[in-house]
Amino acid sequence: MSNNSINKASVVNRYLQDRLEPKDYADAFAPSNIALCKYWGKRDGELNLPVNSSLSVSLAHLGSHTKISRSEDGSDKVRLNNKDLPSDSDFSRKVIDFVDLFRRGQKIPLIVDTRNNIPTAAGLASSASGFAALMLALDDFFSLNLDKSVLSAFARMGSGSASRSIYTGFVRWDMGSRADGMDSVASQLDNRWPDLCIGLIKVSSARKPVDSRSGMQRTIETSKLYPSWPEQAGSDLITLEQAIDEQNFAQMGACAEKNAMSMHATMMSAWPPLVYWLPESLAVMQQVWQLREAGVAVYFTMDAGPNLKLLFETASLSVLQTEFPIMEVIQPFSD
Ligand code: 2P0
Repeated sequence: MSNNSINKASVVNRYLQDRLEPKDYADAFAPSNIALCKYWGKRDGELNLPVNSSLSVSLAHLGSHTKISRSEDGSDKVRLNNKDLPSDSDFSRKVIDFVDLFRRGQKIPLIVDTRNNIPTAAGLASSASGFAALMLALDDFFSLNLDKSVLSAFARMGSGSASRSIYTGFVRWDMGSRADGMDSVASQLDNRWPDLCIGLIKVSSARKPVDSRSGMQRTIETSKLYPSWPEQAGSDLITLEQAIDEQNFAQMGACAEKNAMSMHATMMSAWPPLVYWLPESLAVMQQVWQLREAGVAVYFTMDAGPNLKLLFETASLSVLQTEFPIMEVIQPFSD
């Protein structure tokens, strides 16, 4: 479902002053995030309004750092990880289209320089941290001084999961119900979980055959299981918030794993089927299940790709490092 009369520019324009006050330079950082209750399905593809609310944990210092400065030769430039990108590349176009929402036709050529410090070995997508960092940098560059919830709503229009990367720690993105999406915003939970660890296990770095946007659309249109997803996501969100409140790791891990498997079940029942798993993904899952049988408190979650994210506490760190030597460990609450 899409409300065609409302587009990104019309939403943004209501929050901006007529006159822009650009600075010469701004920079910002935003963390990557991993969803424990997944965002899967849009009710509006223009504004990235989700079918369900979701909950994530931000990855502390791992994410995107974006610098915006003026371009002296009159043309926009987009850099990613120290490389100039062609202006017609997908990445450049997405970045410039997003910048244009705020520049609104004024001749202010810019250099947008993004660096991701997510280890390439981790196999994490960077659109969440990328659009969140770009939004924060634009807010500073054009002296917009927008509220955090407005920043979250605007970052969402770049990429849905970017709404959550505006915040650190545990973050809930409420689906909202307004047609303009201004109540579809993330907020931070008060809770911390100092012992929580996330283990990134990359089984492949190949580009995924179907991106999340098309995967969600195909699933909504063709999966007979999809109609059960919004209700499950809603109840998982409540279970996860309760588990986080009570620091009940088994409840949190089990719910996150079940949520990821249910999302993948909707993908697999789409047509043509969407199977993001590789044989190596299943091998790691089986290893996790065997470890649990043996008494190790470890669970996993997966996104629209073949890589796994293990969830565990510091007490299990050394045994898991031995089991998974390639694992990259993040402690989201270690300062
Ligand atoms: C999530 N994913 O909650 C879910 C789980 C993928 C599977 O958010 O189309 O890159 O830009 O809104 O944000 C990936 O979706 O998609 C994602 P768009 P996005 O983390």
